[in-house]
Amino acid sequence: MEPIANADAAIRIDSHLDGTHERSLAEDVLDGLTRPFKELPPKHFYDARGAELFDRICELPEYYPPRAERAILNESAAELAELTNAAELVELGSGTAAKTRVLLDALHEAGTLRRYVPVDVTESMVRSSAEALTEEYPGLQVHGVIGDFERHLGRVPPAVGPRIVAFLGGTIGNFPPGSRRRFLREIARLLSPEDHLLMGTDLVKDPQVLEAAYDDAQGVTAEFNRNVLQVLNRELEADFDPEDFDHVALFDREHEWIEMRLRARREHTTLVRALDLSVHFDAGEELRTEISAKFTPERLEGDLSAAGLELVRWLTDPDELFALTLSRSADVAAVASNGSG
Ligand code: SAH
Ligand code: AVI
Repeated sequence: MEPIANADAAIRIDSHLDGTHERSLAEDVLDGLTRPFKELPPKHFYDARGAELFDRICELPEYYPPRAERAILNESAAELAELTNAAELVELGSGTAAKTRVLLDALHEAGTLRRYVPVDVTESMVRSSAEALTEEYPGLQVHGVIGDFERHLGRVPPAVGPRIVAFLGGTIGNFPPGSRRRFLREIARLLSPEDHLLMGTDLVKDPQVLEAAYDDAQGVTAEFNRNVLQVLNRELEADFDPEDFDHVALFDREHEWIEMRLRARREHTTLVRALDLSVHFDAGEELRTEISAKFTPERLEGDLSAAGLELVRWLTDPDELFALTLSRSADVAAVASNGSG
């Protein structure tokens, strides 16, 4: 492919958020803050400040997942490129696409790479990664999708060739188990017989290691957690004082997931003006802001198979902290094995 001289010509960005994202925040808050056990979905963490705090989390000594996932990618990107022959990388929850470059390098090297499709709810991330990557990879087309991957998967453009759908960082763990399978089934719909899903999952391990990863000594994760209250203050004219809440991170041994919560330091009532909603907190009452599920090979295979997917490769780092899995539609696997045997 001829290198494209004008980087702008290589970038297309579609935004699907206009107004609907604010609506979805309002509805999530109406649902979540009127429940007997208060809860907010984690996607609202990621305004510009939340995205910046998440980047700082990724540099923390306690937060091992990005380093472990990068180590796996460094070790296996060439094999993944060979197995997939991918012309296109679609990345869900792409963020700064920091680790994605390892994969793009391998596909570029293999000579198959044509297009990168980042999908993220944070507009600034999609725009800045599109600009950076078209400069770093001459000839690369970037078609960014600013949207909610739970609602806008249908807006991912048709494939330009064999495709990898990447879902890195362990973000699949932020879905509760039933929604996780439903979402994987939606992703499976993006896969034609020649396509693959490449997914990062954090693994079950010593609870102390897990809890430290979500309650770091510098307090960055606490700030990230409390930032969701600033999002509500700004977007919905709420009057939360983030200092009224303690950051809580604990490993639920039964479900094998981390829960992040905000615990009210004192009894108080907050007004969410845009919704005309007053929300009462008892002293010590907790608001759940995130679950982050940890996986075993069995849990992952169960989820993949429930979504009509079949494992092609299970890759892990030397300390078995994190796993990267390549899978494909189980229908393809069935056809291939019938055909060969
Ligand atoms: N993949 C990156 C970033 C992980 S952080 C990494 O591995 O480091 C999670 C990312 O998913 C953030 O960039 C956040 O903006 C995005 N995200 C979270 N919920 C989303 C949703 N519902 N739709 C689209 N993007 C979402
Ligand atoms: C994006 N997601 C996979 C992170 C996680 O580990 O669940 C978000 C995060 N929450 C606290 N620290 C990082």
